Amino acid sequence: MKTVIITGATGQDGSLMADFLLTSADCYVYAAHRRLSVENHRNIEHLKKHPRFKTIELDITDSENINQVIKEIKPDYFINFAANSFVGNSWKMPINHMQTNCMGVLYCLEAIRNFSPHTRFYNAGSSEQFGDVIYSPQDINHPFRPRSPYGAAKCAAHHLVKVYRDSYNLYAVQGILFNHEGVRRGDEFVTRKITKNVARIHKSNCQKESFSPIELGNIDAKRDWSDAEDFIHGVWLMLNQEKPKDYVLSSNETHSIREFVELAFKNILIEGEWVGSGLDEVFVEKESGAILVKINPEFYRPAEVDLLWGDSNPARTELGWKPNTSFEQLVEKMVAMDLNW
Ligand code: G4F
Repeated sequence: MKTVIITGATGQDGSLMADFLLTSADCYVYAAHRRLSVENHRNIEHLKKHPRFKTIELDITDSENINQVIKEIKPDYFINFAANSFVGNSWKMPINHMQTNCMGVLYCLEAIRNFSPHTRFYNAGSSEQFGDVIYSPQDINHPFRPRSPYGAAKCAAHHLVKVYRDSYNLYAVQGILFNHEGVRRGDEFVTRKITKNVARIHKSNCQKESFSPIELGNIDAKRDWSDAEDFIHGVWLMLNQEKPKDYVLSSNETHSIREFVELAFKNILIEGEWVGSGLDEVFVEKESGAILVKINPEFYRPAEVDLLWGDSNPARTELGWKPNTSFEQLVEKMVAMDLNW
């Protein structure tokens, strides 16, 4: 039986990968997580009694720790989803982002090279690597022009993965994944922040209580959003090619934060409209005039990635991958989940 280590296993992507492998592949899953003072195993609790599932402690910023684990398990696959994934936080903690998202990857590559060179390695790349884009849609050949410490760290990791692949003949790939969301998405990301607050406003409306508006930053930024569940299969396909090659995974559509807001409210049957401009712009309910969304400059970033729009056609034709959930279905699913529908 093949063995797989998944890092970041308690997060959205790691836990979805564990679910996917335990239902669709014949392998033993080691779910690696860091020791935290407050454990957050909500996303993997349902797997703990599975006979092919085991949790292990692993911190990818500790090279000795990685060396020990790789030496001992010598896994067939090492899927690295451990990352500091919140871009907005990377200006506040740039060193932590570099240590986790870049140095951590280097420690993994070194451990694999030294102790388990047959291990197939996947590192989570990001469309943030494209940053200040110069053409759309962005494909795998688009230059890296990161706009954040997070993006810069992911670019450096990307180069390291390729260098180790070319220099040591390792099976190492870094998928460039555009934004991917879903019911396990953290509250700090804009999609989940919106759907949770739409649910809050719906509950207040049902109880005829007043509510405070959602506060957002740059509502004109555009993202290429998909369902994270669709991407997991694509990552596994990337790990199981004849020869290692990096791919972009994306929906091939782009939508603004404004559109996400409008659609999320439509799901609770609220029609809204944008009124005003700049910092004074608000999203109001057409019928009642109630303010649903307002702008708070606190959520602006020091530098913004204005537009992300992916081209995943090579992954579709060469890997046979395709997403199943549309943008509209994704918003509906997230709102429904936050409403416990
Ligand atoms: O939801 P976000 O925080 O995601 P972001 O920055 O695009 O990053 C996500 O996708 C990347 C792939 O492209 C991943 F690599 C990364 O790990 C993460 O999963 O922000 C999306 C957009 C930004 O333009 C941000 O400025 O929404 C804008 N935004 C506007 N108001 C906001 C807010 N973002 C957040 N988090 N909170 C706001 O209130």
